[in-house]
Amino acid sequence: FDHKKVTVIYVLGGPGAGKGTQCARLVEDFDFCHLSAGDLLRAEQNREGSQFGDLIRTCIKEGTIVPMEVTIKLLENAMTAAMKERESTGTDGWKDGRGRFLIDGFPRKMDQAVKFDETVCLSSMVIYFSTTEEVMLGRLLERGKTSGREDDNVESIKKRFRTYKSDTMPVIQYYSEQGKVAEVDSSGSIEEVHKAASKVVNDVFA
Ligand code: UP5
Ligand code: MG
Repeated sequence: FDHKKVTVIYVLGGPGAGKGTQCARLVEDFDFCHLSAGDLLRAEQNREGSQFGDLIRTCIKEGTIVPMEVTIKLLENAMTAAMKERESTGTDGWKDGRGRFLIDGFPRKMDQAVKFDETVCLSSMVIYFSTTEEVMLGRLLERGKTSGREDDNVESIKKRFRTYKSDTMPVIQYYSEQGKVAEVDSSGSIEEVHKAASKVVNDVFA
C-alpha cells in the first residue's frame, strides 16, 4: 500500500488490556476500519478448507505467535477488501481517498513489525494500552465465563502474558525509540480510557 494513501495505527497492549473494546469505540468517532489480527486468525482457523486451522488453534491455546506469513497475508487481504468496499461506498472519512486502519494486536513480535513496515505499509503511530497483569487477568477470567475463547483460562492466560513480555514489549520499545508510541493507561473505566484514546487520535489528525 502506498502510505500516502493509507493511514495505519497499530493498537498494542497486553492480553485483556482493552484493545478490541477501545478500537470498537474509536471506529464510531473516526471512521477507521478496525482489523483485529486475533479475530482474523480465529476466522481463518474456522474457515472450512483452511490449511492453517490446526496450527492457529495450537498457537492461540499455547499463547504463542502464529508464523508471520499467515497473519500478514490475512491482514493484507482484509485491507485490500476494505479499500475496495470503501471506494465504492465512499464513507466520510475515506472521501479524500485515504484508507484509515486500526490494526489491533499486531505486530506482536519484532520480525512481524519489520516485515509489515517493509512490505505492506508503514504505520503512523502506535497506541499502547497499558495496565497491570492483575487488571488484565481479572478482565479475561470474567470474559472467559461467556466468551468461548479457548485461551481465556488461567493456564493459557499465563502463557499469553509470558509471550507478551518476551516478544511484544520489545516491539513497543522499538517504536517508542522512534517516537511513535502514545501510551494510554487502560486501567480505568471503558469511558475514561476512551476519552484518553480519542484525544490521542484527535491530536494525530488535527
Ligand atoms: N474490558 C475492556 N476494557 C475494560 C475496562 N476499561 N474496564 C472494565 N472491563 C473492560 O477486553 C477484554 C475484556 O475486558 C472484555 O470482556 C472487555 O469487555 C473488558 P478486550 O477489549 O477484548 O481486550 P483485548 O486487549 O482486545 O484482549 P484480547 O484477549 O483480545 O487480547 P490478546 O492480545 O490476548 O488477543 P488477540 O485476539 O489479539 O490474540 C490472540 C492470540 O492470537 C495470541 O495470543 C496469539 O496466539 C495469536 N496472534 C498471533 O499469533 N499473531 C498476531 O498478530 C495476533 C494474534
Ligand atoms: Mg482483542
